[in-house]
Amino acid sequence: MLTKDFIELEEKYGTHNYHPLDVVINKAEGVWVYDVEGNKYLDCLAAYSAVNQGHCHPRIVKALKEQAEKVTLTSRAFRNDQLPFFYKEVCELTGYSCVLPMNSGAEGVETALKAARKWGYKIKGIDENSAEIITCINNFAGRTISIISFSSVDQYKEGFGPFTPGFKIIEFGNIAALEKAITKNTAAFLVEPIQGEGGVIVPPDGYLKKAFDLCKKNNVLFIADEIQSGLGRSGRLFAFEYENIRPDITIIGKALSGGCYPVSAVLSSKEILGVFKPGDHGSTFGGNPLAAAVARESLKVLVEEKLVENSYKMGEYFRGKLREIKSKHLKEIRGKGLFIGIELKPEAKGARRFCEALMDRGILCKETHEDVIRFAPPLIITKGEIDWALPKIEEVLMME
Ligand code: IF1
Repeated sequence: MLTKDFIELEEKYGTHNYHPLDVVINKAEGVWVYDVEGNKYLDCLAAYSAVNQGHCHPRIVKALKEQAEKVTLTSRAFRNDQLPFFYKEVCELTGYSCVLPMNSGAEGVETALKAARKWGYKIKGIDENSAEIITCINNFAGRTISIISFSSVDQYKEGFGPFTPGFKIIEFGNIAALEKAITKNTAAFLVEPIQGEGGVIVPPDGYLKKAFDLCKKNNVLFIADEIQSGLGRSGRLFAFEYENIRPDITIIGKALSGGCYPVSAVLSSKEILGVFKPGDHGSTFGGNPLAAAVARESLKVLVEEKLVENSYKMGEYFRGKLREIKSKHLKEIRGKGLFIGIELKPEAKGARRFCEALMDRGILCKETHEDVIRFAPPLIITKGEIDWALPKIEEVLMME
């Protein structure tokens, strides 16, 4: 079967809720993926940062296989022997003292929102059913009805109402707007330390620190959505570390499994997550032993292979080299670590055609927000691999 046959089959039976590039992948290793016709590509998306450790990392795949042969799912009606170690190791690595495991990122966010609301009622003393949660324009936190209720992108909401009340949307990076939005009913402020889908938007220096201080002053929980920016992507374990803050709640997902399995988690304290009593919240698959074993190994790989450090170093190098490219299409090159966005001028007529041209030259990446090309390769990428890609990126950016 050729590429077009796979696409035809997929289009025939599948729901058309995506517009993927026409490459059909059937093999992957490290930073490289291969299509059904044997072409090789450098993966500069890393499954939206889920594959930070590289595709099919041998250690993570081994952990997955070994655990799969022992026990995969117990449900939380019973205990399993992997979850306690996952709890301990994730807390020791991240500096949090309590964790709640889920599966997808969106479920992690929903969990954090539920915790924040309940904390608001039980601990802060907000009147029943009046808790408010503040979020930012251009946020992306998943696709559930409650999460899209605070999206500022029309397409994500169109046709899916009625929406969940209790959210306020303010400008990202604007402290005065946050100050104005906080009321006695505010339970939490939910923010991506670097907005991913929004176009790899890094807020002004000092913003997160000021927002954090403002939250503390007003007894408002600061919730960091580090599902995309976390676990090394930004060149730190967490992007919030650049501003020396410690969010009350941090949500992780994606790379928590190295892309081998859906695993997410909410990190916080006993005081906050302690609002959940048996029966309040849960999930059939959340905290299953397969997920826990895979996540444990994924975190070990991140630390032992020094991927956070490599992300910082290679990110600096990659962005520095991209800045040397003299293309009339370039508006801005931004990011932290290997979380890189290239914003094109409106006259460039969209980022997608550049992504397609990159694909033809063996580099896979994805446009975001019309005009931004995102480069977010696995964090194991080497200088040599970046040097291989640079002339191709330059050639594409020099197109008419
Ligand atoms: C899709 C984007 C990336 C996220 C943050 C929570 C979630 C995500 C900061 C939810 C998910 C995804 C989902 C994926 C595309 C992708 C994406 F372009 F849409 F924004 F990565 F940049 N918080 N991001 O980025 O996690 O439930 O998906 O596990 O196609 O929707 P999830």
